[in-house]
Amino acid sequence: MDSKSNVSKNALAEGFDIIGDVHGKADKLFALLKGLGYTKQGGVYQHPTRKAIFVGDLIDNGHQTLAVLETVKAMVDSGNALITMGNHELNAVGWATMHSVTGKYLREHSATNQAHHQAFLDDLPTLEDRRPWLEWFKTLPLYLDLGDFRVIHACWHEPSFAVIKPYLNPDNSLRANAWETIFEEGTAPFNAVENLLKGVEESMPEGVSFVDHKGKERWEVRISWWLREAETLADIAHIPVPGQNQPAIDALGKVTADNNLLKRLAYQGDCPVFFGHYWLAGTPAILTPKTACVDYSAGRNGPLVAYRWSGESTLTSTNFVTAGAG
Ligand SMILES: [Mn+2]
Repeated sequence: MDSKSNVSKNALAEGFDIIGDVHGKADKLFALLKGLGYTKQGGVYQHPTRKAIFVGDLIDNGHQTLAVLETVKAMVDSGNALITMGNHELNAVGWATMHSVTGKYLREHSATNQAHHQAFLDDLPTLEDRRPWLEWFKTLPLYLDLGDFRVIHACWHEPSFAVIKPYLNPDNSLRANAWETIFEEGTAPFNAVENLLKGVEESMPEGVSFVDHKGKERWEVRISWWLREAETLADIAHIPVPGQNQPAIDALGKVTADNNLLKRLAYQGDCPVFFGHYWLAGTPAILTPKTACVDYSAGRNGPLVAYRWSGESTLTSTNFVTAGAG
């Protein structure tokens, strides 16, 4: 390693590039890092004055799993990047881990679950191939609170932090003995991890449901938690196919979004939050002056996106950088 990279490693980062869900697409990752001015030195992508932060969901979908994992872990291990856990890393551990009492896998080996995980299983065919990466996934923090900004995979949700705190190590990774509990459906820790890594949902008003894109009846609605102002629940609830769900929208419109409801569901902080997970489309834009999603569906045909943060407390859409759509 040359002296320049040694200096850069120890220099205080002047900014952070928060990178969205890579989902096994190494070509898009290389293109984005290059576009951001990162160069490979001593086998590790690095920038003289900046660090990368990955929001999780490195795996599944794309078929360049090993290249993505090797690239990102080398950056993390050398101090050139930070990372938070995505729901796909969490599920990968659950898929491979047997419950100590029941002997069942923590994440059920159903056809649907397997389909979501197939690219990872194909690219790393044996347990020996997967084990080192699964061990690494177990060490990833659920969130990063860096003082001037915050990073989490799906949703910054204080009530869930309160529930999950006893299950976390000081670095916010899950404790070794927490895994069986957080995969136990219906428990408070299970729900907390769902909220943080998949986003908060709210029960529909009594007796009201809606149908999703696949025509499936649903009794819980996804919340646009980054919206802090709302008159009714309809303003912050995301009902798909609104044309078919007007009665559900009307029912949500009758629920007043008082301070208690907003405190329970919506982000109340003044500190910028970055996250991924939501498979957005179109031109990258901030969601509010304090919140930005960096997932623009790189796992499918979208570009890989980064937000280039340099200390601002009010976010701006001109700071997005994209690469490698298609
Ligand atoms: Mn995700």
